[in-house]
Amino acid sequence: MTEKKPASKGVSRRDLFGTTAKVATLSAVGLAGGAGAFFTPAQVRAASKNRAEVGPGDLDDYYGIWSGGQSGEVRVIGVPSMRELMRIPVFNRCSATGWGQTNESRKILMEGQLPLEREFLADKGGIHLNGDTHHPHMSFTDGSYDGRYIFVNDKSNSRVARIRCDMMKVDKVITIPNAADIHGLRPQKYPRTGYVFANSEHRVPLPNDGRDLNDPTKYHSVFSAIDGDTMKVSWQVIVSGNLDNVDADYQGKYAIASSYNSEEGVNLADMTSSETDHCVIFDIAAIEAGVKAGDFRTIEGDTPVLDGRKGSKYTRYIPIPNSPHGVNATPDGKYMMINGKLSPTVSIIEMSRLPDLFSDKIKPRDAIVGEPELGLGPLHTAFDGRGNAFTTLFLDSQVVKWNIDKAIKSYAGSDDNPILQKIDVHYQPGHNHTSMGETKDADGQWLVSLNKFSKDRFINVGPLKPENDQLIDISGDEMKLVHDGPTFAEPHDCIIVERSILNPAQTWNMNDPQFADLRAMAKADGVILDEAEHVIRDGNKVRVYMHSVAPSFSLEEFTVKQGDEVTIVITNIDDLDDLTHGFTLSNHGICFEIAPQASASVTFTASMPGVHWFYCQWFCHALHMEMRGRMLVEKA
Ligand code: CUK
Ligand code: CUA
Repeated sequence: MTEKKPASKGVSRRDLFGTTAKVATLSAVGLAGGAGAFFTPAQVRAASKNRAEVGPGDLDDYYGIWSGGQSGEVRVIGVPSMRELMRIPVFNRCSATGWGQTNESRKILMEGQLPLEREFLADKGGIHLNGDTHHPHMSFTDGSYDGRYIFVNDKSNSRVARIRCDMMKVDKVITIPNAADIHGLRPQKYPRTGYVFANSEHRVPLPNDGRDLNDPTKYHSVFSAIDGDTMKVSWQVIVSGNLDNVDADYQGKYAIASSYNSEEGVNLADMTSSETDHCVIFDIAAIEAGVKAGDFRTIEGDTPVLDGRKGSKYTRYIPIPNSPHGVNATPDGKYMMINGKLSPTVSIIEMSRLPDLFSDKIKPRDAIVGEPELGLGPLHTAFDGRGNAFTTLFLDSQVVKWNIDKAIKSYAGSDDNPILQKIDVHYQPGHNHTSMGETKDADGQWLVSLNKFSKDRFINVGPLKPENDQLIDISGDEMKLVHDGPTFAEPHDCIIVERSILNPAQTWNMNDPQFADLRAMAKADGVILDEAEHVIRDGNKVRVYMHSVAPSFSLEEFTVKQGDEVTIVITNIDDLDDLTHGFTLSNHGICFEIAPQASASVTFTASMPGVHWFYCQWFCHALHMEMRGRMLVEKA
């Protein structure tokens, strides 16, 4: 048993070496001649000519949470610097962290699978290795971000994942039953999350078991409400048409989804033949009452599925010009914007009219109080909290700033022109997002335009080009483009969160529920995890426990027999911030991260006799290269 070496506790390198941020602030104050005055870095930037400039060692004002598109991950971007700060593996296999390989991550990725999916994956390694993330959103309390969780969808394999914000790691992944591709996703804003609403985009037979293959009249799209606390699907509603995007209101009463293909066609010509589609309004209380009253059936598993097709008391359908896409609630809670996509308009729904719509006192189109014509290809709208909206125009490659009140007045007949400014973006924007813009605390500082094409904006990197996420300063009357940010395949959406809301830990806590299985296994083996230096043989199963402390593993060698099933368990007992170790086992495809005070494990079959080195792949110490050991595999 080696002695547990105490590492220095709770002192950060910033504290030890002084912060360049402080130095930068002081020198800027000096330049401004403000002797004795104190300015925050944000104030210093505000006074400089480029508000987006964040000096070396200076900290950003916002966390940007970016989807990673078909890379399957979520990224953390500093705003306004647009520096990539971290990648959080979600629906992908991560070579650096071992996500998708460690026993702990595999458990998270597998426990929410559906029976048929599990069967399908049985001979394919047990998990999907790809994902297509579109919509990352934080949990809400009382209409604003609460820093608990980030939820994100996987369109490609119909999944929803939850990232816990204390560790910035995924803790739950579920596959949605009765669904074909989860696309739109938004958390309930009020009173709290609560539900996470998720749209199944494509229409499939229900049940999709081979009986109704080529009869599109039996294809359906379902709307799901996931309980964000338990990550179980609470209920689902079958709708007419396809579902696309969704947003929740600020009152806790309704969710609204855009729906294209009201024609219910299966090819492009059929899907776009009609001049109008619709959005679907879901009455949450009515649906909950329907579940209570037993007005549902079950199809795949035991999730209650209600019928919300046209004519249902659970839903209302508002006709919207052809193929609406983005759905965005205004920060004051009064309106919901439905973005036209194939129509040059954004339709403004007044939320206070919805009770009358459900009681049939007004006609569906009477809930619309504005429909400004903004330009070609409006996809998504963001807000500054000062009554203005910013809509991406995909075909025009522009962002248009417009005034909501003026749009409503002009719809009522005034000659107000709601359009305030158009700015070119490069090129073809999809989502855009403002700082805190999807909360009641929209602060009108920054707008990010997530552009699908970069073309000539960067030096040529070959036929596959990056996308281009552009930062626009919206703090003044005019939008100003201040930064181009190349990104890899393909962030669809992002949120921009004021930095004090997210408070991730510096190190793990060894008693974290994530390590409960390992603790139980160790206990059964008579091993204490953070003192571990044990090789336990149990038939042909071998469990190797060790700890890491810079610059060594507590075991320099261990011996197993060819054919043994080996489980390696490593606990990083260093507790200095940023002192991550790694474990790479040569020629076995094994590599994972062990952050300070974390444990991680991996299981494999030792099929190759011989000497196999393992080493730490995370640079941790001057003797990092020496942080290694040998696995000796005896011939069977
Ligand atoms: S969707 Cu991609 S541009 Cu998936 Cu949010 Cu609109
Ligand atoms: Cu431990 Cu490198």
